[in-house]
Amino acid sequence: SGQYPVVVSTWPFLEAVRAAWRVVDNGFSAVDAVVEGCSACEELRCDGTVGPGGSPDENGETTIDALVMDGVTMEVGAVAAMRYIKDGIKAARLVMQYTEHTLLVGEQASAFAISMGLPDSCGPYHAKDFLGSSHGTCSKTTLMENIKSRSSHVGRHNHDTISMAVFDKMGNIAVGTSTNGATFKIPGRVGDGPIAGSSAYADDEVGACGATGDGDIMMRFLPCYQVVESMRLGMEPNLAAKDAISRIARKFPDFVGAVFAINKKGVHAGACHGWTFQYSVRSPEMDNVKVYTVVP
Ligand code: SD4
Repeated sequence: SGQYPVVVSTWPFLEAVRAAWRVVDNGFSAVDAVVEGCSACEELRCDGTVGPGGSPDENGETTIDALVMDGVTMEVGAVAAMRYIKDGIKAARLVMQYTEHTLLVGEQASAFAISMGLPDSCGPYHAKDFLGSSHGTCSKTTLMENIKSRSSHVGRHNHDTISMAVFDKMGNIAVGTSTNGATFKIPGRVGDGPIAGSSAYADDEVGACGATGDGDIMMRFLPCYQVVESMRLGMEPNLAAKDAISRIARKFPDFVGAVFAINKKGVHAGACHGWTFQYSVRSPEMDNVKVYTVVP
């Protein structure tokens, strides 16, 4: 119908939205578009923070958490604390498509991704060794440069997470997330990124949600599951989003985070706490990506 396709993404990740839009506009599936969109962000290192090189752990190494979910079949593939591989969302999709499993972690996730043909060009991703824009090659920058570029952003975390929802022309929904997690995390830490219902959730009977923020707190509340279930019970997206965020804020007043929500009619909204949030939308009635700003 006329309201589809639709692409929604956390933050003004315009190139990611455009990449996903091209895929669905050409008639491909929502899953294909989510993977293409999140992949674009990993390659471009949206904001200078998504993907390898960002959010180093205490050892200076970047690991990737990623998730893809098909809102029609409710199949999920995810990788967590994945080392050496830049293509988080593609690895997540391979887990979804070619295994019976949902979540692979660490070195074994890398081994799986490599066995499925994804490149492991750089060994461990130390922030100090990584310079943003070129995908598939490692070049040098300094940790100081990396940290400087990060600290110019607003918020306690930087915008190092893409979470994306796509409705394809058939109205089928998929969601995906890719993140390098939290800066100076203890090695081994996994955030909300690869957790279905936390960083993203989709059910084609209802709608979809994407989240970003302090994953250590947010994953305790499954905010995107909450949003989708609230919409299932008839709540409008803006109320569902506000409710999910305020459930967390009541217990953790200092947490920083945000969600976007979109229902089957294409009505969307965002809610946030502790920072100003922006999300991007592309739909048939727009001739370009539109960025919406949400204040706490
Ligand atoms: C995490 N949710 O790993 C991610 C970080 C994030 O904007 O969203 N930053 O906790």
